[in-house]
Order: sequence, then C-alpha cells, then structure tokens
Amino acid sequence: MLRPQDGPTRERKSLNGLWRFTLDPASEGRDAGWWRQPLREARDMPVPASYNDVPVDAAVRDHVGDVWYQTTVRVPRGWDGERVVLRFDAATHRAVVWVDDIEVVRHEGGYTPFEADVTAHVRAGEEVRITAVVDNRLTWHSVPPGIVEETAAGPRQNYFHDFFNYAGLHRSVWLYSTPPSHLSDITVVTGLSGTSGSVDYQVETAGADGADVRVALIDAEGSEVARASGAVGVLSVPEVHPWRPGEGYLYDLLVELVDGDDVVDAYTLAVGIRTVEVRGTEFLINGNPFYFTGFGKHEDLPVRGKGHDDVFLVHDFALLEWIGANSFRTSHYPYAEEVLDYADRHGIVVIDETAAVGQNLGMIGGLTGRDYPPTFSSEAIDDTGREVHAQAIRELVARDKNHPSVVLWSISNEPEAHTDSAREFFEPLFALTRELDPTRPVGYVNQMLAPPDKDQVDQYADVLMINRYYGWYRQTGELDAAEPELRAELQEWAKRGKPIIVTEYGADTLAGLHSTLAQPWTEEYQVEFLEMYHRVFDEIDAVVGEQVWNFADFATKAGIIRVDGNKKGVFTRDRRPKAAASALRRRWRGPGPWR
Ligand code: GCB
Repeated sequence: MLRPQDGPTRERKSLNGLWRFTLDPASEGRDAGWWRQPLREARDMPVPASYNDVPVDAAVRDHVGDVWYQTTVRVPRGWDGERVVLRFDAATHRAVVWVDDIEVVRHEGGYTPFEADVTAHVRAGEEVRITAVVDNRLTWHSVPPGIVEETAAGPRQNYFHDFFNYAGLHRSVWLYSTPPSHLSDITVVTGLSGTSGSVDYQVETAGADGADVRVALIDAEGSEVARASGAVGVLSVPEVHPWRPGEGYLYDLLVELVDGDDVVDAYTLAVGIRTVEVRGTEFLINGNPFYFTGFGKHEDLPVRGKGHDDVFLVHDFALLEWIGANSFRTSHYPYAEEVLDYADRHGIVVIDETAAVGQNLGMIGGLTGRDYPPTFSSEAIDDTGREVHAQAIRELVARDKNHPSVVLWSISNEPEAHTDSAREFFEPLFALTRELDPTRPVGYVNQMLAPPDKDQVDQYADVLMINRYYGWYRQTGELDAAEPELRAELQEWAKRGKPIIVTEYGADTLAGLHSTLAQPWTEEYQVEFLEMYHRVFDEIDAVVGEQVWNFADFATKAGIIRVDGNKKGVFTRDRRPKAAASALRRRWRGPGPWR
C-alpha cells in the first residue's frame, strides 16, 4: 500500500477537520443502519484526535464500544476517470466504513492504515457521505488484549497495560486519486560497499498489463545519480552519501509506470542508504557500532490524547536533539507515519514496535491479586489471537519497511516469556517477521519475571531488549541495594553474546518535588536512579543502548500507583524538563560511545 501523495499523476484531499460524532452506548447503530442518514444527536469531533478528552463528558471519556463518525466530502471534479481511494491512517481499535449506503472496508488493529477503492461509489464533482463506526473494545483477540466486564454500572474495559485506552480517529483521513493503471507498492533494500551504495528495488503495479516501470534516483541536491528500468532491479550509487544516525541524508526514488513515452503513474519514495547488522554483541549501522540513547515514548498529549499533532512532532524532536538522544522506541504501538518521516529526515534511529503489550496475565494477576487464565491458552490469547498478532506484524512491516530510521522490529512488549506456551506462541511470529523482512534484526522486550534463567523466548531474538525497574518496583528507594541486582542480572544476560538495549528504566517523579536525601517521587531520586543505571551500563560491553522510560509523563487508566498518570517522564506531559533532563543532556551530549 503506497501512502497518498500529490504528484504529476496523483492528488489527495485531506478529510481532517470537524466530523459529526455520536456514542452508541446501546450498540444500536449497526442494526439500525446509522450510516444511511445523517447521524442523530451528533456533536462535533475533531479528526485527528482521540475522542475521549475533547468533550467534557465522562460518558465519552469512559465509553466502551462503538462510536460513530460522519462527514461529507465533495470529490474533486478533476478526478473523472481516475481511481478514487478512501484511506484512514488509523482507527483505534477497529472500524467499519461506509460511503453513502455501501460498506467499503473493515479493519482490525488501531495503529496501522487501511483503505478502500471507492471509484465505483463516487462521482467526480459530487458529494458523498462517509461514515465510520469505531470500536474501542479490547478482547482476547485484539492486539493489545483486554476484557470487557459487565458490571451493575455498565460495561467496563479492563486491560493489562498502563497507558489510557484512547480511541477514535487518531490520524489523518484521505481521499486520493491514482490513475486506473497504477503503482501499488514499492520495496527498497539498501547496501553499502566502500564508497558505493546500492538500492535494490521491487515495484508492484495493478491493472498495468503492457506498461513498463522505470526508476531514477535523485540526490538531495536534485541530480540524478542512477536510473534503471524494469519492475525489479538494483541501482548502483557511486560516491554514495549514506543515511546515518545524526544525519538523515535522503535520496528520492522516482518510480514511473510508462506506456511508450507516456507516464501513466509516478510516485516518489524517500530512500536512505544504510545498512544494519548485528555482529556478536555489537549493533552496527553502516558497519559502525551504534549505541542507542533516548527514550521509550508515547503518542500522548493533553486533550488530543493520541491524536497526531505536527506541533508536538517538531517540538518533541527538538527536545530529543536538545537532550542528545539519538533514538527512541515506538512503545507500545506503531506511531503515525509522519513521525517516521521526520526521524528519517533527521537521522533519528527507531525501534519499531507492534501494539502487542500486556500479554502477561501472570504479572497482572500478581499486581492486582486477581486470577487470570494462562496468557497463551485457549482461555485467553489463543490461536486466533496469535493470527491477529501475526497480521499486526504483517501490517507494521508492510507500512514501515522502507524507512531508513527503522533499524529493529520489536514484536511485543513485556509478554509472558518464561513458559512453554510463550515459546510456542512466539517462535512462528519471529519466523514470520524475518520472512517479511530479512534485512532488519528482530526482538521482543523482556520484563522482570523472565530473567536469563527463565526466559524461553530470547533465543529467537537478535537483540536483547530489557526493561528493568530495580530501585523502583523492587528495592524501592534503595539504590544501593538495587545496583548489585541490576549489575548481576545484566552480566548474566551479557553471557548470551547478543547486544543488549535497556529499553526501559525509570522512576516516577513529580515535577517540583524535591528532597536533599533523594526520596522516591522527587526529582533528585530520578537523577540518582538514572546515574546508578548508567554506572552499571558503562561496565558492561554488551549493553549497546539505554532508553529511559519515559520521554514524557503520560495518561494512564486510574490506579492506586498512578497520580494523574504515569510520571516517569523526563519531561512533564506539557514538555517541561525535570532535573533528570539536564543530567541526561550532560551525559548524552558528552563524550561516550554514542557520539
Ligand atoms: C513497564 C511497561 C510500561 C509501563 C512501565 C511503568 O514495564 O512496559 O508500559 O508504563 O513499566 O512505568 O510501570
């Protein structure tokens, strides 16, 4: 699936703005056919945004089930004879879409795009009604999982991750045109050898019998540096300017579908030429050892929730630069594609994660005192759940395969990993990811209940990604006791001979709370906590990355260990620095393996 773009043969029209919106608390709309008429008793709702915090209404914030969105759009009159596509960059967690009275697409999964060819249902110059029903329920068969529980006060959504279950149309919605014969997909794989680079490309087309493909690679100064014809081929780039961390140098790959001298369709793809490799305990980018500094992030903002926002996109990257971070993880779901584009252009390295989080009922049962079935079993995440997870991996790789910033796939955050059933669950998912993309390493993120002597899943991973909270959830407030535990465990992991990235470590910190003797929740404690971890990381060669949890404070579901959300941010939710920000800046902008 190629993203909509404006070009010589394609146009796009944004459907962002205020849509009509209504809750469907009694689940009537699907039977009653609400898409057939203007939504009744609807209110305005901005797209893109999570709907939860926009109105001041607990019924909206805590809604469980379907909500309906509707808008009208006039198809540009110049699109006569073109193929017309309706695309949602995301609908969280699943949606069905109608154009006027006709269902055009349904999609499961809250963070990947989907689209429908609606040519047969629209006419250039005329208006159509677009209706989407978006369901926020999490079940054993969704990624992430959850359970809807019926209570006397109505349905309640229970889930096993801490961030708030924001839902709705979080990303842009587009109507776009392509020629009837068109380019339908492009895949690039890049290589480096001495001063030369290569771009292996593969182009897919639809309805284009007899047409040819030609490609040209244009450098950032606008000069053509290579060209080829044919749907599959290799471009050689002498004197290549590689993409590298800190410098997001991009070429444009101009792909054309041609019929004789006529250009039938054209598409431009940004390409960064770089390599990624794991060798022993090293993580190599362009053959050079790379050390990850940065954060696990969230898409999370006041009022707009997970709605994509260009202002915060640019601001967050400015903060990453200010603090000296060279990377982040898209914890715990695929982020908006605009985020990856920006990372590509600015040379920021990305660990790209699926929405699989909370697949760990033993841990949740321990924390909440509730009995849950075994995680990977017929009573919880079963074969159907695994197939949904597999599909989430397919959609992630299909969407993000061409981004040079993406160097590592994370297929799950903190799942159960110490059981036979976990091993059986994950082995085929690792194999699938490698089959889909043999060029990038694959891993999963390990949590405390699966230390080196218990983990059964890490054997499939190229890189060990480890989240640890010694000094917070364990040895709370006792950094002197936490330090040897952390050191001993990392030394044990290092024996695996694989690179280790500590993908989470952090302490909840209330901005403005201080104490002379560092106490949990104070800014001083967060600083000392991070310093203790860094001391240990610096002793262990296999540690090739540190990503603090979290970049910024974020909203969570209600809970007795959360005060107005998770406060492990190095920045507050409105992006003001805590003391830890300056401490990290001194480290990451100072000398070290990361510079
Ligand atoms: C974790 C999770 C992350 C939580 C964090 C915490 O291990 O991966 O999603 O927010 O702990 O702060 O509890």
